[in-house]
Amino acid sequence: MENILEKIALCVERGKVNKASLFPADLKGEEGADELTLKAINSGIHPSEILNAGLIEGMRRIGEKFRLNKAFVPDVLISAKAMNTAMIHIKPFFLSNEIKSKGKVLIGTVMGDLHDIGKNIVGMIIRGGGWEVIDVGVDVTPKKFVETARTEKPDAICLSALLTTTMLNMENIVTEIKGVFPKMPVLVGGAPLTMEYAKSINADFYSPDPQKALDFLNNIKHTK
Ligand code: B12
Repeated sequence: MENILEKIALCVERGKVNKASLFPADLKGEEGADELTLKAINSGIHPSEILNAGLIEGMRRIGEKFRLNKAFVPDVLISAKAMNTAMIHIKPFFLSNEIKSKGKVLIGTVMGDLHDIGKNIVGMIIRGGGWEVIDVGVDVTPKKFVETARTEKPDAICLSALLTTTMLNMENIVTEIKGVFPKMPVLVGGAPLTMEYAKSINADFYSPDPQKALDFLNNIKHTK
């Protein structure tokens, strides 16, 4: 079992999408993230374990190489492609307990930031927890968050940022949202964030763990 999760992590790290992909050359003809994820699901491994120990672990490793200048943007993009292809098999499990919507959540990656893998995972977990999720995409301006909130009337708004520079845009976005909707719970997350920073910008919730965001949302629904 550990072996297949390790293989999945390796496929994501090296950008091996599926058996048909010609890249990387030394893995030509071998199964990729696509087939291995399906195999892992069929062998009974819990999808959240495949997600954490396989797919996210692979992204963590390519991220580390990228940081050390041992991998470059195209390498990271092909890893993201491998991850997203595998996610197609994982998604239905997170969505399956969707019975009746508990409420509506707006989610987006903040202005200047194009990273969406984390945001998509958070959205998927919240959706799987029974919430309707309105995903406004990446590079989202404060104005767009506020305008969409006006039309969609969500119960909460989730902001994601992956760059230390774009993280700073969260402050303005939280201020703009709270200026129009003072009671709107705003949840923030993304690799560079800390609890301290989240508190300093008046966000209502921060965690690196999307599952905890879902617990928080379920709780506000009870107390509303
Ligand atoms: C993939 C990736 C890319 C891809 C993005 C593809 C895509 N579709 O998302 C591409 C190649 C496009 C890219 C581009 C860039 N990237 Co980049 N990228 C990454 C990488 C390798 C992985 C990010 C990722 O997807 N992680 C996996 C997900 C699952 O993790 P996550 O996003 O943190 O989300 C989890 C939690 O944080 C949490 N979470 C996330 N959001 C939220 C929200 C809420 C509300 C909650 C509760 C929780 C939560 O839940 C998620 C699931 O557990 C990271 C390195 C790393 N290890 O993080 C660098 C990294 C983020 N990138 C970096 C950089 C510098 C860039 C570029 C500037 C590079 C360049 N020179 O062009 C550009 C910026 C483009 C832009 N304007 O946004 C730096 C940032 C450094 C910094 N201190 O700011 C990093 C850290 C790499 C590094 N070590 O140098 N990148």
